[in-house]
Amino acid sequence: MTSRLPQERRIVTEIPGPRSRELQERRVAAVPPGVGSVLPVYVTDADGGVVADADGNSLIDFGSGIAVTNVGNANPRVVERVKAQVERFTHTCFMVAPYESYVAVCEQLNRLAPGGHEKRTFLVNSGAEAVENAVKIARYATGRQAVVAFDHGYHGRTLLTMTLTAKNMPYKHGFGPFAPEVHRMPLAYPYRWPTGPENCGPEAAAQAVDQITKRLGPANVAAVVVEPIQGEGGFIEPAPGFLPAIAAFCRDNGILFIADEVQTGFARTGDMFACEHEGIVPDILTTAKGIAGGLPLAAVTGRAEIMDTVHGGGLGGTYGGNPLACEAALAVIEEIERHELTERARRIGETMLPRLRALAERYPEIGDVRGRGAMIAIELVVPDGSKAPDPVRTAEIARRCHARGLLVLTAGTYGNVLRFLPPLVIPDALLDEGLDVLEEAFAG
Ligand code: PLZ
Repeated sequence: MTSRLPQERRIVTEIPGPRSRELQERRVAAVPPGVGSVLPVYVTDADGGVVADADGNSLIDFGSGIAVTNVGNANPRVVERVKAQVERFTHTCFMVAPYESYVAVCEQLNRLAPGGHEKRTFLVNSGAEAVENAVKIARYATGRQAVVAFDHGYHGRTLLTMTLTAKNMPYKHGFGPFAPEVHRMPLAYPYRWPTGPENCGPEAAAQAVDQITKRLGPANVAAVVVEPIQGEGGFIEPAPGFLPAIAAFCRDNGILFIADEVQTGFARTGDMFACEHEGIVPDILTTAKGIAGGLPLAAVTGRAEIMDTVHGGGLGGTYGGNPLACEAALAVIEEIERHELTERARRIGETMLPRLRALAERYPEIGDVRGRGAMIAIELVVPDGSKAPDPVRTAEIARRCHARGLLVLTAGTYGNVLRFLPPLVIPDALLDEGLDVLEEAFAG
């Protein structure tokens, strides 16, 4: 893939530099502090695996705007299709007068989503909106109300999706009352499972099944909503067997299995969708982020017989499936397939995991190294055998990475996870250099 910007780390000022600090002052006066930024360097350009800032620095991108720019920032094919579209028409509202690209995106998602059954897709603007609609449809199709979510789960910031989200601070604190009929179950978190990772999958599934059965009654449950690898929750990969057991329980009880692949989707984990790893076929799949290379788009894809139940006019929104975003999505899917980016994501994982495991040998505060493909994380704990989360050390390492020109993100219920989400097109040299920077950050 050709690049417009030099694919290099270049630090010419302190981070953030003077120009970014000036802009930050303006921002503080104009934007409420409730909206955070991981690293207040103000971006002027971004391409492939680098982000360039207002002070002339070039940072290695291990964030992809939270798993969005999988095909690279300002991917040339995305730019080309969006440019051509923006000159033709920018909006009609699909509910007013439709256009082909919307239909084409839905066809592509129906083809790509796991399972050979007939599917339908409709388009919205954000991950939260996709999850919210998935739940609406599941309730409509089943005539049931209860919805099950999991510990450490993240599904968005709207009233319903904030309720589905597990973590209080910063997502829920003070924002109640929450939506009714959302019930939280234990998640198979291998690193922290009391009886050890090998027992985790079956035991966690048995606990969830028992609680759903005893507390809720399966016949009252419309849907289970789960991320096949948790994103904001700290890249927790549910222990093997957990997701298949939950999916089987759902199938046996007429409960719809909603896979929230907003963060894991579009080749990120080494499969087009993370569900494929254990052969899960969700009834409904929610996607966003990586779907359109940065243009706001999200989708709900589901079994035709479920999706088709909702009455005419029951689903929609002004901007859902905006034509610019649809063109971008079509380009993204082309790029993923043409450059075999699922394979590339696997190779990124194969590069990162051994190096991070070696780092964990040297730094006992790295309690766990996990993830798949280009969705990799390390969990930091107090190195005394207690596994006590260490968010302070985590923030310190993140700050040191930032100062050296590596954009990394944190995550986790306890804020003690460093997560790595490089664009799938990141050059090998830059990936290696990013890992060097991380090593240096641990060294001091
Ligand atoms: N489901 C699995 O990861 C978004 C949140 C950033 P939206 N994750 C990033 C923040 O702090 O707001 C996400 C996700 C999963 C749903 C969502 C929500 O997607 O596009 O942010 O609404």
